[in-house]
Formats: sequence, structure tokens, C-alpha cells
Amino acid sequence: MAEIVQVINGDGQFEDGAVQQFVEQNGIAYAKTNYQVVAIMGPQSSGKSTLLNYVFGTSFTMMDAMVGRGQTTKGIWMSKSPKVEETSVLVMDLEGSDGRERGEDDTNFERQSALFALAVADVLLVNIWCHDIGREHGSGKPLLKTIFQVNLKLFAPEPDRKRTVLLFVIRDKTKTPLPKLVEVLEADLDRMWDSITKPAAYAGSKLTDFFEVQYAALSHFEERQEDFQADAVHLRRRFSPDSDETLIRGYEKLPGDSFALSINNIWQVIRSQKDLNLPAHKVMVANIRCQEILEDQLRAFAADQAWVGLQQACGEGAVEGFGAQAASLMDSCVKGYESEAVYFDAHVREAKYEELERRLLAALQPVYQAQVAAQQAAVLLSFDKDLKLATLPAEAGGSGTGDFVAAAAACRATAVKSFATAFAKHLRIDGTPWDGAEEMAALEAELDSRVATLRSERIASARSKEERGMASRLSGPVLGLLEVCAPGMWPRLHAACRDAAALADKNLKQALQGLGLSGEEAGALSQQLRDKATACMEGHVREAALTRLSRMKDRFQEVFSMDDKKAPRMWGTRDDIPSIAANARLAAASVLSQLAVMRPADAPASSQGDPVEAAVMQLARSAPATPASADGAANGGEASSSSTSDAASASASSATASASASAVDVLSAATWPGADESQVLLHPHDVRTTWREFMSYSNVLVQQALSAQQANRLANNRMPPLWALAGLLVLGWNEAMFFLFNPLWLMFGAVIILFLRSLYVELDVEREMASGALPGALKLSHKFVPAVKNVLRKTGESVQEMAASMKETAEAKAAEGRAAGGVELTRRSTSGSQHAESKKHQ
Ligand SMILES: Nc1nc2c(ncn2[C@@H]2O[C@H](COP(=O)(O)OP(=O)(O)O)[C@@H](O)[C@H]2O)c(=O)[nH]1
Ligand SMILES: [Mg+2]
Repeated sequence: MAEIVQVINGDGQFEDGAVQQFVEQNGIAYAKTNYQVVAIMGPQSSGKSTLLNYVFGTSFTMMDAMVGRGQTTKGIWMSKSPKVEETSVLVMDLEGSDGRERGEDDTNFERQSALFALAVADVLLVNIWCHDIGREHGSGKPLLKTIFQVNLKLFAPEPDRKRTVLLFVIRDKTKTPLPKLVEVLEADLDRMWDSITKPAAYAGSKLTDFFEVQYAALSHFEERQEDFQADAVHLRRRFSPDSDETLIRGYEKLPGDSFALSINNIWQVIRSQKDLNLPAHKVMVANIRCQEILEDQLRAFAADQAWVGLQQACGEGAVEGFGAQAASLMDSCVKGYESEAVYFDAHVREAKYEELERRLLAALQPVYQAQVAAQQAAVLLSFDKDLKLATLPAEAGGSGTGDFVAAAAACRATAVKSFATAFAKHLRIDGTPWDGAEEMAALEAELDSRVATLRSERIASARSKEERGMASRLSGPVLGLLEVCAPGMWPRLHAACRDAAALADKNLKQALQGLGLSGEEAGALSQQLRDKATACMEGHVREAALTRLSRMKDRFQEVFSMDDKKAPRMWGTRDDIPSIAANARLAAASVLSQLAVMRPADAPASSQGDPVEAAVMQLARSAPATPASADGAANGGEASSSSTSDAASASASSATASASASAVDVLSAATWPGADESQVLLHPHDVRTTWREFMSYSNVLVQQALSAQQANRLANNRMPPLWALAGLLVLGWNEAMFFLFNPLWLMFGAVIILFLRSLYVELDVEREMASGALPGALKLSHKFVPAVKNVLRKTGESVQEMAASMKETAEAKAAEGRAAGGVELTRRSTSGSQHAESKKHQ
């Protein structure tokens, strides 16, 4: 027995759950559009249920003639015909009510039922009694009028879209032939059509514009039972698609899975007394259903094992053929949607298709992006390697020819090509708008940035190498200049910087030849080198400023203790210590003046324009006299200030005259006028302090020098001065010569000397004097006369010998001359050793 479901119950409620279940269980949900809905209309007890049961094999409740009316339950019932096999025929039986029994409300329900049937059914059966045909007030006429009127409203916007098949079933047919009956009935229908009020747009329209009217006649149910059944079977055949008289039309319709939704919605609209617009309804159903299909497809896509697996694989890195796999997954999802959505309104379908595509792309996008990133990373990895190799010269382990720009361009082109290939092979997802242009642009930007980074690294490393070389080259000259800190040091420092920077710049440009430096870059590099050289130099200067005091001391000592030939000064009597000290102090002051403020490269070269230098030098010149200066003056003007010719001091003193007028008073100033604070190493206060410390140191040295000189002077005074000896020699020359060159006087002299010598020996003076001067003298006086006699005697004996020894006497004279020179030498050496001793004492 065929299942029957109540679609609309007696209270006018749609039985959604039951209908859904019925649709599922009877395969309608999967029948696509291969189903027909047949509904029947007619007055109460007009044999509707009987007709349906006989034609379609359904089991609707029929009134038992013996029991009477009132057995059936009001509402709309539905069943599937078990007899028609070619297509699913859903049969709807409308149980109206007898107006007489149920009151006014029922006409409303009947109207709504009719409307519902008309909207839902493909074929609408209208029961009509044969004897009512041609009669003005037949029992079915009011209902028919209602149907016509309602139909106008339902299909008003598109009258030719669907023409409901209206099948008039003539019951209890008489002997009158069908065509004759049809003729009369058609006339009846036309009259009825004309009598209804129509919208202006359809004023001239005909019934057949809206309905396809068909006719069937059945024999008398009670009197000709067998014929009735045969007629019923005949009528059933007309519901097969391949019958000659088939009633099935190929109108567009909603697929079976939307059936329940659709008829529910139609009923809700009818119940709420709103105008039912079928095309709009179709759009509405399409919207709902396409959305459902779309969601189903997306769910299926997300749950698809192939997709889950692909996602997993993608999480682990680049997947070969990702694009093709993703495209096929997407394609199957889209196809799934299209196959189900094909029955729905085209506009809605398209719109939902776009949504599906959008959401599929959204689902694919992160995975796709990750794949793009993975491929880009692979390309970039080999690009980095290639670039490094290609841009390094062969001696550094690379394969480059030194032309960085060309090598980088070649590597870039290779990378771009390999990404393009990888994109086409592994990333391109057909059916998506992702053509890789954006990804390529991003990759290119990244490549460019990497090239730029490597290039600037190369430049930076070459630059820092060159800077190191430059710094070490620069240090020598700078330190040399700082050792002396002579006036005018700064221009020379800056010149040294310029030279070092220029050389480094030349070397650097040579090293960076292949890097395609722009003029701007080259200029910036040159400037950087110049700055670096200046910074390096200034670093040395700063360091020197920290050790200014010891530098000043060194400088002072160098000038003070060493003479022009760099030999240590002996502090002889000729050394003008105050003048030497003043010069040495000027040299030390120059150290202070040069280190006080860093002069810019463009400062005036002459010291006239250097207020700091002028001020500090002024300090040195106005330094209080050393405590020893009084002593210096007491030297009787022996010391003269012209003994030194230090160029530095000379230039400094020449500068003084002009600078002193505008010089800063370093004793009171707090800042250097016109000097940039960042360039100041020593404030006037520092200069003052340092100078004070220096002065107390230098004073000690000067004092010691003065003491040494004094000691030397005293040591030289024990001897007659050399000039006196020389004078003596000059004045007594003639007398000595006369004596020596006269043979008589010479002989006489020799006899006297011999005599005295013999007497000396005879008296044995040394022995006698050993016991004291007075007893010695007494003894000698006793011995004197005998001794003279003895000598005279001996002389006589030796007179002969004397003549022979005349020659010896001449030699002795020469020996005497030599002895005199020896004495002079001895004297000198004595004075030297004394001087050395006095220095050691200091
Ligand atoms: N004369 C005649 N009576 C019929 C015919 N079909 C049904 N009937 C009777 O009419 C009564 C009502 O039938 P039913 O099918 O229940 O009518 P429904 O209320 O329209 O569904 C029953 O007693 C049937 O026996 C018919 O074709 N001719
Ligand atoms: Mg019935």
C-alpha cells in the first residue's frame, strides 16, 4: 500500500517533517526533475479520492456510500503512484469541506488549497460531472472561477513561462460523444474566463494563454464499474512520458530535493494572504537551495581526503604539482555544485557560483601562498649561492670576473626564469585568477633587495678595509705632528688627512670598479673616507689632549735640555738659560695651544687668525719670570738672547705683535670665542690649570740648570783664566826667545841649573824636609857649605862630560816644550770631569 502523507493538516499547518521524510523515502529527493505533481480539485464528495486511487493506484480515503459523508479529514494529502514507473508521480488529494457543514471559513481554505494546487501541480485534474456541463450553475463552477482568477495573479509577470495542464475529467459520461461534450464545456469555460476581472495588461488574453486544457471522460462508476476501471487505466497511461497523449510537459522545474522546501514556502505565502509570485518564489528557492548546495560542496571539499593530504604535504614544504592537484580538487567541487544547481534560477546560480569560487579560493589561498613562499625560498636559496659565487673573484673562491653588476643581473635572470618555470609547473591553479604576476613581482623585488644588500656589503667591507689601511697610514704623520705640536700644526694635520683620504679613495674606487658605483655613491664614499680620516686624526688629537701635560714636559725638556744639534746642553757659562727656557716654554705653550681646540680644515692657515693660539702663546710670553731670572741678570749680560734660532718660536713671536691686541685673555675667559663647543678639547680653565702645573715643573728644571751653570763657573775660576795664560805667553815671548837662542846665556843657564840640581841632590833635600820644614832647614844650613865644596869638586870632574852632553841639553829643551802642552791638556780634562760631576749632582 502506497504511503500517504498529510502535507497540510486540518488546521492549515504545513507538515514539514513528515513531508521531508516522505520526499526522502520515496526517492523524490534524488529524482532531480524527473517527477510530476498531479493535484485534483473538485467539490466535496465529487469522487476525487476514488478517481486518484483508480488512476494512480493510491489509497486515499474514499467515502463509503453506505456510511455517508464526513469520514475524510480536511487537508491536503499526498502519495506517490505505485503504478506509474517511468516517472515519479506525486499525487495530491485535496479534502475540502462542504460549505454547508463547515461554515464560511472553509471557502477561504478551499481557495487557498486551490491556489496551492495550482502553484504546485504540473497537471491539475478538475472533476466535472457530465450532467453539469452546459449548465449555468454547475456544482464546480465557482471553484473554477477562483482558479482562473488566482492563476492570473500567480503567473502575471511571465504568462508564457509555464502553462499548467488543466485536465477536465468528465465523470459519469453519457452516450454523448466526448468532442460534443468538450465543445459545450469549452464554451462554458470561455464564458467563465470572460466573466472574471483581469488586470489591464491581460484584458484581451485568452484562457489558453495561461492553461493548456485537456479532457478525459470516465464511465459511470457504479453502473459501469469495469468500463470505469479501464478508462482509469487508460488515463494513467497518459502520465507516462512516452505516451502519445502524454500530459507531461518538459517545463523547467525545481529538482526533487527542493520540492519540500518549495511547497512549504508556497503554502506559507498563501496562508499569510500575501500575493504569491511564482518566479520570485523560484528565485527564493534557488537562493536557499544554491546556498545549501554550495555549503555542502565546501564541506565536502574541506573533508576530502585528497585535500587534507595535500594540505598536510604542503605543510612540509614545496609539493610537486601542487597547482594541478589543487585545480582538480577545485574543479570537482565546482562541478559538484554545478550539477546540482543547474535546475535553479540562472542568476542565482551564477551569483552563488561566484561565492563558491570566492570561498574556495579563500580556502586554497593560504596553502597556495605557502607553496609560493616555499618555491620562492628555494629559488632564493640557489640565487643567494649563485650570486655569491658569481660575484666573488676567482682568487676568493668564486667564479666572478669582477663585474658585479653583470653577474648579479645574470643570476637574477636565472632566478626569475626558474621561478616562472616552477610556477607554471607546480603552482598554477587553473581556474583561479592567480597568474603569478604578483608573486613574480614580489620575488623580483626580493632579488633586487638581496643584490642591493650584497652590493652594499661588498662596498662596506671594501670601505672598512680601506679605512683601516688609511688609519694606519695616517697615524704616522699625525702622531709625528702631535709630538711637536708646532704652531700651524692644524693645516698640516688636515693636509695629511686629505692626502690619506685621497689615496684611500683611489684604492677604494679601484677595488669597487665592477660594482657600478653611481656618481652620488662615489661622492658619498669619498666623503666618508674624508670624514673617517678626520675622525681618526681627531681621535689622536683627543688622546694627545688627555696627555697634554706630559707632552708639554717632553717638549719643554727637548728644547731646554738639547741644543740645536740635539746634543745635551752642558750649561756652560755661555748658555743663556732664561732665553733657552723662554723658548722651551713657548714650545710647550704651542703644544697647549694646538691641543686646546680642534681647528676645522677650512680655518685660516696663518696663526694671526687663530685667537686660541694667540691667547695661549700670550700666556707663555707673559709667564712670570723664573726665580732664577735674577741670577741670569747677574751674569753681567754675558748671556745673549740671540743664541737660539728656533723657527717655531721665531714665528710665534712675530705673530705676537699683531695677535696680542685681539687675543683672548686666557686668564679670565670661560670659553673660546668663535669656537664650536664640540671642537673644544681644553677650555680656558683647563689651559690655565695645565699651564700652572707645567710652570712649576719647568721652574724646577730651569732652577737646576742655573745651579749647574753656577757650579761650572766656580770650577773654572781655580785656574788662571786661559786668556791670562795666553797673554802671559804672548808678552814673555821675546825674552824667552832671547834667552834660548843666545849660546852664552844658554850655557850659563845650563851650568846654573846643573849646579843647583847637584846641590839639591847633595843636600838630599827631600829626606831632610821629610822630618819637618824647620828641623829640615836647620840641618840643610849646617850641610850647605860642605855640600857646595863637594859640588864644585864634582863639577870639575864632569866639565868634560858637559861638553859632550851639549846636544842632550837641546833635546831636553824640546822635551820641556812638550811638557808645557801636556799641562794644558791635563787642565782641560780636569775641568770636563768636574762639569760632569756637577751634572750628576743635579
Ligand atoms: N456516480 C458516481 N459516484 C461516484 C463516482 N466516484 C465516486 N463515487 C461515489 O461518490 C462518493 C464520494 O466519493 P469520494 O471519492 O469519497 O469523493 P471525494 O469526497 O470527492 O473524495 C462515494 O460514495 C463514491 O462511491 C463516480 O464516478 N460516479
Ligand atoms: Mg476524498
